[in-house]
Amino acid sequence: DGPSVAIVGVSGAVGQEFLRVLKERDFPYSKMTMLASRRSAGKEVDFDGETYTIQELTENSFDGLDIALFSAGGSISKKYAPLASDKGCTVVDNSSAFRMSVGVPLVIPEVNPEAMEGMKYGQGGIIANPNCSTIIALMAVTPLHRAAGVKRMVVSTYQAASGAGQAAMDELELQTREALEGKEVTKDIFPFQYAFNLFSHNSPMTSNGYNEEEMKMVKETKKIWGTGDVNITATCIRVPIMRAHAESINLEFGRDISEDEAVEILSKAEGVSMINDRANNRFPTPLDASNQDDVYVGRVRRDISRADQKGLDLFVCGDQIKKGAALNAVQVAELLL
Ligand code: 11C
Repeated sequence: DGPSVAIVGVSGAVGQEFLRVLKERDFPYSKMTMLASRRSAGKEVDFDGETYTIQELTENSFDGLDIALFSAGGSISKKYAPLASDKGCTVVDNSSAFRMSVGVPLVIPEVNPEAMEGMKYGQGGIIANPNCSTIIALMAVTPLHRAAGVKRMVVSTYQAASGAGQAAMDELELQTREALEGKEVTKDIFPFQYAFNLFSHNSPMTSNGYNEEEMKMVKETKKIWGTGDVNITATCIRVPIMRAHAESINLEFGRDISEDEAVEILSKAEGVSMINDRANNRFPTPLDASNQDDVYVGRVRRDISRADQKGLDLFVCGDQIKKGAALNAVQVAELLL
């Protein structure tokens, strides 16, 4: 019993994670349809004790479907999500295609579920999943924002291979082996050596010197919080980590907020776990966050560059494929039930 569900892009890293998360959360469904490009059509995938044959995504794929979880890239979403919605299938889209479109809710369930109020499965409509680095930052920052009003946010990211897809994860593994064996590394995905290196995020550069990933953090945060009254700057970096992003975040608030108050707020925040052990110099690492639902927060400290008590620094780690993508989308789908 439940909605008929389709996974669009089931052969990708996020597509595969959709299946794991749906099973983990015991998502109710009456029928499951696996969709992907022609290249993957005909292959088999296992889910919930059944073997499914992947079908090629076409304009007719959405007849009779209630929910489609899309993660097949922006151009596929642009073409097929409106078609699905017109047929009454409600779309949760993990791409950037519709995030900034007026009328499309951009939702982190712990942060702004009200943005999709009234939407139900089987009634069409598109809901956008924010970018992974935005989700991971806002899981930690929003509880503090609600308490003391963030005025300015300065973010530096350390982003995992998974954000660039399964092929980038495979390249990191291959290059690491090659580098350790003293071989020349294979560079199919990125123009740089990735193993034992890091580089500015691979998204396209924009005219103001920020790359698109950085501008997503700026624009999406304002949409999710429903305010233009916050100043944000970001530097996004790709690091040789497999699947969890880390972010260093400096915050300026509208009022004084102490370390103790921030720790208390974060300790109670839904979807947030603290690793904030100064005595043992133990703070979140990407491996702590990998394969976990929660976003991990530590290094909570007063910004000593300020004379007042209005600044804090945090360090945050979150699984890019889970909370940064598949888990957030499935939580959105749960709100449609
Ligand atoms: C990354 N955030 O980690 C990117 C990947 O807009 O959904 C996802 C890009 C997006 O590289």
